[in-house]
Amino acid sequence: MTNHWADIANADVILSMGGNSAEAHPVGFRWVMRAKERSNAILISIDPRFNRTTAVADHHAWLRTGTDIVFLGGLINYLIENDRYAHDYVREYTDARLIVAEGFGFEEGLFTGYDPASKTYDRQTWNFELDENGFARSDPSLQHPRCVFQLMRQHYSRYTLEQVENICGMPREKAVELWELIAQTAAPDKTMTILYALGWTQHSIGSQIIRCGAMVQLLLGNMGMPGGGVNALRGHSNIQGLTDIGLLSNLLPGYLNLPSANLQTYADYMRTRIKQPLVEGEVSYWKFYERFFVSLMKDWYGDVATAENDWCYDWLPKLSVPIYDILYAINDMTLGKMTGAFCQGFNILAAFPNKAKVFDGLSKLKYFVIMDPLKVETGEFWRNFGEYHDVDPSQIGTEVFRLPTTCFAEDDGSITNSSRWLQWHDKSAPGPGESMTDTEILGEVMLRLKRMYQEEGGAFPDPILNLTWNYKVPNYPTAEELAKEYNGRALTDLTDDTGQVVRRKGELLKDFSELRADGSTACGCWIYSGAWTEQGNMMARRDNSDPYDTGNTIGWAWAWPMNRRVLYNRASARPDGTPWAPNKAFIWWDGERWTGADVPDFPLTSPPSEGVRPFIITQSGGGHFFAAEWLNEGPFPEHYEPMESPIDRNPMSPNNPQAFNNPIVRVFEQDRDSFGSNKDFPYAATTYRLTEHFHYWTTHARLNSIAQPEKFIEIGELLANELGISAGDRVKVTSKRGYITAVAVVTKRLIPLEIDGRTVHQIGIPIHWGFKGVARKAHLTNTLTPFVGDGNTQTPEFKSFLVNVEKFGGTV
Ligand SMILES: Nc1nc2c(c(=O)[nH]1)N[C@H]1C(S)=C(S)[C@@H](COP(=O)(O)OP(=O)(O)OC[C@H]3O[C@@H](n4cnc5c(=O)[nH]c(N)nc54)[C@H](O)[C@@H]3O)O[C@H]1N2
Ligand SMILES: Nc1nc2c(c(=O)[nH]1)N[C@H]1C(S)=C(S)[C@@H](COP(=O)(O)OP(=O)(O)OC[C@H]3O[C@@H](n4cnc5c(=O)[nH]c(N)nc54)[C@H](O)[C@@H]3O)O[C@H]1N2
Ligand SMILES: [Mo]
Repeated sequence: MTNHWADIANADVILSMGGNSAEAHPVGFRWVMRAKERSNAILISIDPRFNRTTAVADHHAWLRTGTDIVFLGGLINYLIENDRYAHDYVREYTDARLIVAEGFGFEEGLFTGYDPASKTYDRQTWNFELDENGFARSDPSLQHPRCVFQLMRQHYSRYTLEQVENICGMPREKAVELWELIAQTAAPDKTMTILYALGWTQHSIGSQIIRCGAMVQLLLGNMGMPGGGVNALRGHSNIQGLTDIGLLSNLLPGYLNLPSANLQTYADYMRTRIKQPLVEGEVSYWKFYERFFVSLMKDWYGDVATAENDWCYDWLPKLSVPIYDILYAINDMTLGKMTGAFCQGFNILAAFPNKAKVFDGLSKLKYFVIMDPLKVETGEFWRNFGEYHDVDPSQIGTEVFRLPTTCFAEDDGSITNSSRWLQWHDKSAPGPGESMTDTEILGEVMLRLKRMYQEEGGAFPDPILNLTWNYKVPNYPTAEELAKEYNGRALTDLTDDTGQVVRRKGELLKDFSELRADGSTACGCWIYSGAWTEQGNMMARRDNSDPYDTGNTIGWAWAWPMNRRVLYNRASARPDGTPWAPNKAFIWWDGERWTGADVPDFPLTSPPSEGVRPFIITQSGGGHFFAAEWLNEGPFPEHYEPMESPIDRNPMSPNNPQAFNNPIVRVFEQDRDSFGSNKDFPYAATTYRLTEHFHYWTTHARLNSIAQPEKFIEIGELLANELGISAGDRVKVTSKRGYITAVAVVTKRLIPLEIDGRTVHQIGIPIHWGFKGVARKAHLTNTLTPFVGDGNTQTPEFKSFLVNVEKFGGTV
């Protein structure tokens, strides 16, 4: 989230799109209800299904799954052409004025630089025009034909009302009605928040959908504002923490990048990571990359990491593919390229797409270790469960080890929630039986690995043998020790410019402003610096006073970065430092310093007259409409059809087959034939969760299983009639990859949509239930889903694929 849960109560309009917050985040949803009670906030729900959020929404629209960019692109067009955007904000706080270099273009669904053979872009033309000092040229009047604003305007002029109706299946009157409500928040005294989750991320164009939402918020001046922002409602309680500390395979802690194979030297790596300002005088915070990186390597390798050996840069793995994600790993397993795997708190057989392929991969491993408190499907993949998992164990050679872990409540530590708040909790009880905590197991694994390398040598022992491991109990690092490590400490006395000692050797750092690139600080995760300082454990703070009545309780727990609750909050004030509107006052200049309800996202005593812009992390200091560098599909989000589409062309670029699906999508050779066509599989399907279950593990709990005992699918009344299906009938749902059976729930919550000249029915399939646990046994939903990921993150396309539905056997 750029903002946070309690801040939702400050919104005037709440756009719930690509998420079902009432269902999947029922506790946090109280802040939505608070906004409605407090200021009659308007809740808009846009979803392929009428869902539990819709049930309490003021406005609702159906749309076809995978088409959000068309709705949002249409909205951008509407805001610009009807002059309903936040003029001053856009001019002062975004990149709208920057001029894009000649040579950049877009035609028939593709940006310049596309290479169909490699399915990649050469991004050379996606750049700003630079002046003699290397700064981007700009036109504050926003009139230059190649300024970002005009290019954006031109790009989205194609996103007409007709296209919205044609592609999303949303009646044009409905779209305009919603756009009008949203446009009202361009006023300085009104804000809209966007709440999204998997309905946006789990598509082959997921990252671009989210970016498009961010562009809408910039146009409306809703970024950095109370009640504004782009807010990802994260999933597992600590999944925000997982990405923060770099557990994705292409990241290092604090969103530093694992180097790619073309960056063999430290100098090359730094050259690509250190970002100098693109506009004179701006901050461009990534220019400090080296401080974060060197401090990380000092944390890992201590005295061994020196400037002379490039801080042990050579020991880091280098990625030979753009992203080595889970799909990639599974694919490697199926090719026999992987010997063994550890699976920690992850029910991969149930959770990842194309179950048959995941099963094939696991079956080809030599060994497989699962760390889980429960006996879940994944650890039992080799057993036969009859009709729901029909396998022959004698054909599977994988040796499986199950290491029973405790559950999250049986260990101390911090959990980082969607708000970026690190909240400390104490262990509630010891784990049962032989269970051990994850840290204890991993600690033990690490010590044994080290011992093996010591005793037997090995191909590349250095990174393991030299890893700092000075915990009090070596096979059980405590949560406190780890937290202090993430926070960072001084390795020598640190002095300021005048020679004054500001931090003694060995002391914990105050925050990441104290990090150095010369090896005198160590820090395990720079964005977490400030969480456990010499003042103590900031995450355990429980002061919920709220002096400005904004919900911004900065004495409660600790938020990254710097305990800041709303990112880019400098943008909540005008360029002169006064609030945009009295009712939205948040951070302002009091003549000497920035003050207000939050920790300013800005140099504290840097006066407005100095003109540094609010988005201090970006190279231009502004929010970016034009993303030249970060995303693979191009600088402006463009609509492409899901990999399995119910229509035969992309109406946005009907004459170019290369732009039918995401042009840079990665499909493994082995999966080329695993996609179905709408002739065989005519219905668009989407998958989702229910409040009563948490993924696959609450099917092991009796009460949850009583509340939702059995696998079902949702099917609209009209289609059910057509297919002769009544409520309660068993149905068979088939995709190119397999079939499941389930009970039919016939509903008014799904309706047929008119898309590009044909009628498209959508089917809803909850993800819970499998062949383990106490609930009724079932096929896993992911038997059906396609093995393809988003073009940037490789998040699987769980939300849009094709199926057929038939009546099957008897009635329940
Ligand atoms: N009770 C409970 N709560 C949970 C979980 C759980 O299993 N049970 N899981 C947690 C986890 S890990 C996560 S990640 C979150 C997920 O939270 P959500 O993303 O809110 O959950 P989902 O139900 O997967 O999907 C949300 C909605 O997206 C809609 N949708 C599908 N395709 C599209 C589309 O193309 N456009 C739009 N606009 N909407 C679309 C679906 O119809 C569905 O209503 O929930 C968390 N909370
Ligand atoms: N079709 C479809 N598929 C989906 C999705 C979808 O929307 N549609 N959503 C995707 C998403 S967003 C997610 S997050 C995944 C969820 O997929 P998973 O994360 O694999 O699902 P969970 O059942 O939550 O698995 C977590 C496991 O962790 C175990 N566990 C609990 N506490 C601990 C602990 O302290 N230590 C260890 N080691 N284990 C513990 C639980 O027993 C459980 O088995 O599913 C994904 N798959
Ligand atoms: Mo998730």
